[in-house]
Amino acid sequence: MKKEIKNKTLEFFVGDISQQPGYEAVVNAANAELRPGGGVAGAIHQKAGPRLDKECRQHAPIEVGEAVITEAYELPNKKVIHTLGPIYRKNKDQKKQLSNCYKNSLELAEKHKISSVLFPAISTGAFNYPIEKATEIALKTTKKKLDELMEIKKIGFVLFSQEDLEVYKEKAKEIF
Ligand code: AR6
Repeated sequence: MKKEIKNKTLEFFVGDISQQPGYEAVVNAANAELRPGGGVAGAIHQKAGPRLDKECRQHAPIEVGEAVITEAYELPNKKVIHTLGPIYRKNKDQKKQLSNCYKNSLELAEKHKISSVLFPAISTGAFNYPIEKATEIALKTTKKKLDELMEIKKIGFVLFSQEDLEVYKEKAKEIF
């Protein structure tokens, strides 16, 4: 699904984040140490190769909600933005923290003059954040930032299942 809003393109689709050449930057649902791990981080590191792991060591550890940027190496993108989502029900400020992941990633991309950014559903895998709640935070935070973004022309949301995509489509209709 595609939406044009405030001169930006929003895209929603099912896929593997490590195989998306149509985006200048992809966002990694990282761990604090920025190590490979599983899920999104595992796929990104596996495709990017060991030089990504090496560069990540200079930036680790990161805080919940923080975002850092690296090269993308063997990935078909220019940059990777790594952000650490909250673990569901383990943090009292988790809503704000998850919102900060999107806010800080978009601000960092903007600062680096990146024209297109692709997000996974941060925190909704190993970190157990319910997809409906997480989607609302992701899309509301993105909507709030749209006016400020000059460099970013396209924002994508890649989901790992058709079910998750349906949740994004429903929430996008409500929010945008
Ligand atoms: N492409 C797109 N989405 C994916 C992919 C992929 N290749 N793989 C999984 N997803 P997760 P988190 C979906 O666990 O919850 C890691 O081990 C998945 O279905 O990657 O933020 C790190 O090292 C889910 O909807 O991230 C951390 O320790 C979403 O992406 C921890 O997990 C996020 O799942 C981070 O947990």
